[in-house]
Order: sequence, then structure tokens, then C-alpha cells
Amino acid sequence: MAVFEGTFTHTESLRFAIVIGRFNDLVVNKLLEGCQDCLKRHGVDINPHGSQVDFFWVPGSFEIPLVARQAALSHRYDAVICLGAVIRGQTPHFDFVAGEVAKGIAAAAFQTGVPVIFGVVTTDTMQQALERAGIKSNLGWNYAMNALEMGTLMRQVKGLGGNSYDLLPTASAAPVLSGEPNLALAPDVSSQEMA
Ligand code: INI
Repeated sequence: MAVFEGTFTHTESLRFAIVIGRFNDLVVNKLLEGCQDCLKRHGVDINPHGSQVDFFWVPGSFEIPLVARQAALSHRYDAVICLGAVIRGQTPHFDFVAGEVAKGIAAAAFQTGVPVIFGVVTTDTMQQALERAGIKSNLGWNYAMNALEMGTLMRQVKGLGGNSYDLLPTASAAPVLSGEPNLALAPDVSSQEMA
């Protein structure tokens, strides 16, 4: 048997999408800086005109899952990195946005078979958010590491063959995001199990 794990080397052929919610841009721009710094220092060309990283800007974290899922469905990327900042205010908006973005990002990964990194900081205060975005540490760096690890791991996993997600439809035929994998579109594994 074998052990599979991601690596942080030989990154020159990896491709990433970074989906960024502009809301709380003071925090989000710092997360993006940390993320880009990590990718660059691991040999990834972060130039938006290059061949390794594409950037997608959306208004806020709520919009991230839609674009992340579409990017993943394109199968152009080894991983999709989602960056956002949801900060609890005086309204219940926080809970709605934080809940939906978490569910949506998980669904995007699960439905497409592409790693989608949850790089949305959720905090009670702006101070706490800034501490995670450069004042103490910068989680943007960690999210990039997660993407490198998962992207390289998935290449190995796909190399095992029988990647059921290859059978998923193209973006134009994709189901509406429901928060759940569409089992009707999942491959029929019963024949494989019986073989
Ligand atoms: N979007 C965020 O990314 N962070 C927040 O803290 C936030 N709050 O608290 O309102 C937020 N709201 C905007 C939301 O993401 C959507 O862009 C908006 O509702 C339009 O759909």
C-alpha cells in the first residue's frame, strides 16, 4: 500500500484561481498579499498575465461560492482559493453571510472534485480580522499553502484512475447550486462495486 500527501515543490505546472470578496477590503487585500507572497516564494508565477494564476473579484463573501464553483467546473485549475472577511457587526447579516459562504465553498469542492480552499476569515471584530491578516500572522499565506498541498495531492489521487468527477457535466449543463452534491449526476458506481 502507499502514503499520499501533497508537496510544495515542482509547482511550475500548477494553476490556481483566486476568488476575492472585496467587502472589508482592508483585511482582504492583506490576505491576498500573504497568499500571493506564499505562492511566489514557492515558485508560482503570480503575474495575472501569466499562465498560473487567475484572479476573480466579487462584491462580497456571499458571492464567492458561485464564482468559485464555476472556476472549478472549468477544470483549468488545480485548486481554487477563496479569500474574504466576514466581521460580526450589530446585525444578523454576519450569520447569513458566514453560513452561506462556508456551505457554498464546501459544496463547490464536493460537486466538482477540485480543491476549493476556505480562506474566509470570520471574526467578531475588525481588530481580530486584522490580526489574522498581517498584524500577528497572515492567514493568506496558510491558505496558499493549503492550495499547494491539496493541488499536488489531487494530481496524485487523480493519477490513481477512476476519477468519478471526470463524468460531471460541463459548466453549461451544470445543476443549480443546491448546497448538496447532485446525486443524479454522480457516476453509477454500482457496476464497479459489483465487478
Ligand atoms: N460581505 C463580506 O464579505 N463580509 C461581511 O462582513 C459582510 N457583512 O457583514 O455584511 C458582507 N456582506 C456583503 C455580502 O457578502 C454580499 O456582497 C451582499 O449581501 C450582496 O449579495
